[in-house]
Amino acid sequence: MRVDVLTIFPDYLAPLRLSLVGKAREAGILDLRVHDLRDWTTDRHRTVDDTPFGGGAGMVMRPDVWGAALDDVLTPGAHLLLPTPSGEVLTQRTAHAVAQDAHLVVACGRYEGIDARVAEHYRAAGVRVTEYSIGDYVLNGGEVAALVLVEAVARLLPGVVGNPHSLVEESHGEAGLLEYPVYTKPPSWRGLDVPDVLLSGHHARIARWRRDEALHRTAQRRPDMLAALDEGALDRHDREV
Ligand code: 6GU
Repeated sequence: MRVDVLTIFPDYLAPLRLSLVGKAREAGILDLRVHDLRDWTTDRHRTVDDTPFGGGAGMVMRPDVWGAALDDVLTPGAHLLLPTPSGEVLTQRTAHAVAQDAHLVVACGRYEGIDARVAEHYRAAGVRVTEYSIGDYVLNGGEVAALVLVEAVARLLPGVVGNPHSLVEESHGEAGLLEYPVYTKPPSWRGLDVPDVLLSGHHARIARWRRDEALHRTAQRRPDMLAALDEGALDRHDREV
């Protein structure tokens, strides 16, 4: 997969050299390129923003600069992603869908955002454009949301996560439940013991215990997820939990 990130703060994306995403790049699974938007400015001050028409606080990013940059970076079939607090919320489902694309272009806005004609123009030109948010809070710009998207998507690419099984049971995975609590050695720590069932070697009982814990957790922390479960997603034993 190829990913281009456009930003006025390329250094913000430096963490993408580390850990799993860094390894995916070294392995050639992910071709990630970070660009400085100011490389597409033409004035002496390398201006990327201006005051909003209609008045109001803050600055808006100019469509001409973004247009020059995106015309250069977009390829036929590329998916243009625009991080914005007014976008659709990024979910694991979105991440799986986006992981199927061959080329992503992430355009990070700052200030009050990017002139709305940029999204409009590329949509009209037939480019797939997705405006996404990473949650209901306000960040200073799209860079952190770009980091979140790239990490969420990169780990779904074949060969990035060592054990593909670890993608199956985790929170927001197929079961539609949060993940159960996990434990390792030592079996007793500061007076807290690992639940006996996990030391029992009884695989069916362990699976049942984990499912019950996942259900309890989800009911407590994310009742919205429990309510959204398909009829038939709960088994006979679940209904007693
Ligand atoms: Cl994608 N951008 C900004 N600036 N703030 C956000 C966000 C994105 N998602 C949540 N808050």
